[in-house]
Amino acid sequence: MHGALFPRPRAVVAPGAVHVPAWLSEERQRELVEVCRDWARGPVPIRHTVLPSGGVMSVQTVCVGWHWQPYRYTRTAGDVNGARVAEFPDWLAELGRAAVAGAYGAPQESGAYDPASYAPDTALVNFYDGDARMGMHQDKDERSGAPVVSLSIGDRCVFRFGNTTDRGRPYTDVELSSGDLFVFGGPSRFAYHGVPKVYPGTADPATGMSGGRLNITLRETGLR
Ligand code: MD3
Ligand code: FE
Repeated sequence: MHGALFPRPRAVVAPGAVHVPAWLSEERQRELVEVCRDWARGPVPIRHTVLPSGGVMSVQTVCVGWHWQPYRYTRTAGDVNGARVAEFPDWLAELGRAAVAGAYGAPQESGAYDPASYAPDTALVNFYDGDARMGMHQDKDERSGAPVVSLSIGDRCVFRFGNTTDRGRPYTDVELSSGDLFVFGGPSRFAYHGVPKVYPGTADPATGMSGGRLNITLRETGLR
């Protein structure tokens, strides 16, 4: 049982991997849902990514700033409609810096990373219906070791945070709820991770989502 009376505490799941429950206000979540709806309409519509293996991801994805297709970033979506992806807005980079600061604290506290230097240039927006999953993988198409910021809205899920060696154990399962922030930096940046389960019907309609889960990740591509 959680909520205002029983806030879930901030948790350092591994060095550099920090979970901040209920970081986004309800209003901020509603705004993000609206802007994700816009991005999902175009210029590059949301779609199930097709993998080089021929597999089709159960998650639906739309990209901002740079288009991710396995396993590289481009400005245009050659695997969808060839259009150039939407511009990465300044306010989203600002939100990313606030997120890193919220998770890590000031640079003297975090020991290493200065939130002010965080300059994300791409966002991957993933939509999960009740059956969607994401298998264990590493994010290593970026040429930057800067942290990844993850924002969750809508249905609750199980997020599996693994190790940097392989897809198997040891891993830690964490429940992510609407409004939660997770930052993955330092030694956790290249850890395997996935989403083995979404709990359908657990979203608060106040976020503007009638169902499903939205995850927004902010990254630095290191490209130009
Ligand atoms: C740990 N997304 O888009 S977010 C992805 O919920 C992705 O949609 C999941 O994995 C989702 O690549 C998980 C949490 C996450 C994102 C990126 C990471 C964890 C990460 C990068 C490095 C380490
Ligand atoms: Fe990932």
